[in-house]
Amino acid sequence: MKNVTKLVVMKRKKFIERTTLGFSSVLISPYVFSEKSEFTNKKKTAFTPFALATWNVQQAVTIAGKALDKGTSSLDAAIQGVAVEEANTLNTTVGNGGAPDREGNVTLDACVMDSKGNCGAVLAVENITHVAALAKDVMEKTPHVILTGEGARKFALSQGYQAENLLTEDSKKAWRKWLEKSNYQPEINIENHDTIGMLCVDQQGEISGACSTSGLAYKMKGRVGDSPIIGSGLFIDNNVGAAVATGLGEEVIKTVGSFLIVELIRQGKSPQEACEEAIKRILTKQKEKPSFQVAYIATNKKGELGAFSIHKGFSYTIYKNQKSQNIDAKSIY
Ligand code: SD4
Repeated sequence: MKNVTKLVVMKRKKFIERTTLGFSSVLISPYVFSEKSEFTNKKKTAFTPFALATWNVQQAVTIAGKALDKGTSSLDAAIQGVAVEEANTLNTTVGNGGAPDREGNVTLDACVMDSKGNCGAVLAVENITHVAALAKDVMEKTPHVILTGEGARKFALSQGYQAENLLTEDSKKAWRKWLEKSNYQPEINIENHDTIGMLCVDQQGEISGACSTSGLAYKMKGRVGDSPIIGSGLFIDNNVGAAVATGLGEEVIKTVGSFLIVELIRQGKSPQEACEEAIKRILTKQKEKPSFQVAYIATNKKGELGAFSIHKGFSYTIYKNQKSQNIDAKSIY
């Protein structure tokens, strides 16, 4: 009995050593450990949960990560995490305070996908802040996967969501200034960044994700990007891995980017190699250096991470083992 206990302690020690080497070790170390209970001889498996998100969103990943540490499911943790940015009026690319379309309407897009392959999405919704939670309600409480516009708004109100004015004074001022020239040229990493895409792995090793955005500033009314499109903005296959996108949605949709990354991981690529390949697919169609940004983050079942973008300036944030860290991603240019 003593020897068994010693073995368990040694295995634990090894696990702790492996998982406290810092975040770079995430790329090489497995995040699963198992041990045999000395009483039941039954194999127990525990995963070190983590939350991974696009851009510099320390508070959002910390909320999600702490929920995961307490045993919250990966889907609920991802929704709680993105809700932080949805409520942040200073983030002009997500939720309340999001930049409007060219007619002055703030229209939001979001989707969620869980470890069982269930998914839900809402497109071009007005007056509702927490659209990722709404996407989960579409998934769980309706026979559909996608609700758009007025239908999504009505469904939200029927579920008790409050209608709010999402156009802040600052966003209104910036829009009026934009109207003076009405020049639609989304700037790399500046005007349209900060869409939140979050991937969470819970203590059971189940992967889920959520993606939430107000889309591109001053888009045409009715325009929808990649973020709420399952397979483009987000894709999860719990047996393989997960990916989420940010940047110019039109280019992500044309290559079904997140699905592509998960399929490349299935074929044996690392998440990093898969993200790089997905960016290269976009670039093969460009004759010149593109003026737009696209970026991806991904994970596989072993907890190895990938992140890559077209242009410099993209970063991602991870919370794991009670620490959050923002990391610059590699890029082509
Ligand atoms: C879109 N992909 O609507 C979104 C925009 C975005 O950071 O990601 N911004 O095309």
